[in-house]
Amino acid sequence: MFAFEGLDRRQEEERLLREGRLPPGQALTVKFPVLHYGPVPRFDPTTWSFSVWGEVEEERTWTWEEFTQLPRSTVKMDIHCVTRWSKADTVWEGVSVRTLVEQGLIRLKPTAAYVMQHAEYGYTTNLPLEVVLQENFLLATHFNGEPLTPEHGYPLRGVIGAIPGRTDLKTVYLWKGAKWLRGLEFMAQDRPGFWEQAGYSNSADVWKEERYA
Ligand SMILES: Nc1nc2c(c(=O)[nH]1)N[C@H]1C(S)=C(S)[C@@H](COP(=O)(O)O)O[C@H]1N2
Ligand SMILES: [Mo]
Repeated sequence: MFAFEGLDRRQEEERLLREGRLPPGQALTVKFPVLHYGPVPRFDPTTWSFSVWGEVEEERTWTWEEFTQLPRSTVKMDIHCVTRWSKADTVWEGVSVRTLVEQGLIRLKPTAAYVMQHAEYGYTTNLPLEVVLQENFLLATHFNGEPLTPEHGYPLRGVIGAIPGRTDLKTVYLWKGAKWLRGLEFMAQDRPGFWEQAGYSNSADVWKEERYA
């Protein structure tokens, strides 16, 4: 059984390579590794909230109940971890920041240029606003049709990956998606998040293999 899984993995990896979907220095995994710093928080739907603040016309906070009523999107992506595993054809469902902006649910100030994701226990990660507004960045509640598991970020995480064929979209390593996400801070100036302060690349482009600063 194990040997057959290994064969499938290698064949799939070769296919992705041929299709130009495996960034330099990455290997395919068919598992879903769990990577984070610190403990897994517990979720209480009665006290959970999601906030947007900073360079916005109006700061807002949604309860879990309200968040589940927001417009939803689904996106299929290849995800790439800086520790060198990649996972293909992962399906994420949740809320697109672009949609929230287009529908006026988030009203940005013209000065908004960067976004800090804020998660439980103080984890942060920063991205340019233009990347957060891309179709390959999602505030995800579901993975492959099921609610996120606690260790993968339940109830909400940022996620970013590569949409095959969409070479117009910037793709960054997976640490730029915060699990247990609680808010977005829109910023005029860039600021480094948790791993970015620890020496990881600020731009983190997977195709340019920008792992460390
Ligand atoms: N809140 C939080 N989010 C986080 C992290 C973390 O330590 N805390 N680690 C990041 C890193 S380094 C990676 S590779 C991905 C891993 O996501 P996964 O555990 O679902 O594979 O989560 C990212 N999001
Ligand atoms: Mo990571």
